[in-house]
Amino acid sequence: MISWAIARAFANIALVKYWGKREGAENLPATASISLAIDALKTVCKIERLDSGQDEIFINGAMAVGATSVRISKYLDFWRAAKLIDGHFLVTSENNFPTGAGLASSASGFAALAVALAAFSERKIAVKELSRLARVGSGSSARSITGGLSALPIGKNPSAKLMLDAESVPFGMVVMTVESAPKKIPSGQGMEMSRNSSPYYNTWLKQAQADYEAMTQAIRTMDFAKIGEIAESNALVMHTCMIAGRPPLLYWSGKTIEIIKAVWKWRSEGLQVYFTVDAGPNVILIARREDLNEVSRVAESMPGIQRIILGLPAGGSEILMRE
Ligand code: 2P0
Repeated sequence: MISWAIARAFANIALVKYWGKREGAENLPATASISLAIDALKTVCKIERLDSGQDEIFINGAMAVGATSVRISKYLDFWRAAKLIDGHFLVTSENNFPTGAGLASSASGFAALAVALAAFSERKIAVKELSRLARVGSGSSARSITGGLSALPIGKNPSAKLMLDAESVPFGMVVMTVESAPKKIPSGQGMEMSRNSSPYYNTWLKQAQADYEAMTQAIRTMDFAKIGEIAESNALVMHTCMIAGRPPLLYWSGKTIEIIKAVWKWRSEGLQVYFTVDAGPNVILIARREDLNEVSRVAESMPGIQRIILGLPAGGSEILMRE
């Protein structure tokens, strides 16, 4: 029996977004998604067995409180109910990037947690099952288990599949953060708002499926321009869907729009760069590996940006140490 384990996971940024859940629990996505894991967005999670009858959870050095604490405790309860683990744990999770600000912190957070918990299981848990288990914590974290370019299909109990390993992906990302405060409406709640009230929700589901199929094909032929075009327009359709909800959900700030317009200008001037935006105001640029330094340079020339983070494709989640 081990007493502690440390796991590492990378966050992922979706090129075709998961936005919307099917009825029921366990984060069954209403849209199939495709993402790239990013080496610069990392969570390291340590789990230690406790003798007490209660879990203790620390995130980025502070004790988890409120909804975050409840969500993680419930997730540990789910593992206990499935008889994969028993007892209680001290969970210490550290992100090297802003938490809860639309940079997929829940993806790497739950993936690292799932991998660390699996180290305590008597039963060997295969990657496919681990991806399903991570998905129950947070839908997007299923894709951080496999890393690289990964696809999460829809279906009865889907798990992510690796489409292309990190080393073979010829492009990376530049994250432009404009705000680092946690968002007021978490993704799960935002998805429900869209499902319940956006007149474009069904249109979004249909378009997302078409984008998923087109993106799969563009990755197969590695047509970078096509990948970028689909990613941009998929993000815009997702945001249109949420903005049109009643009440509306607008994650963007003024800077978000300024960056989008700048990307279109840079592209018209010959730089092959595309963008995507997750459930937050930050913008993520997509560029070929050989263009990433130039893209970072032009991104840095924009005033009012908080941070520029250059990210290369990263692998899946893994145990770093255990004892
Ligand atoms: C994605 N997002 O595909 C999309 C794009 C945000 C916008 O997955 O409720 O935190 O935990 O399953 O995984 C964010 O949603 O949501 C997300 P839950 P999650 O990356």
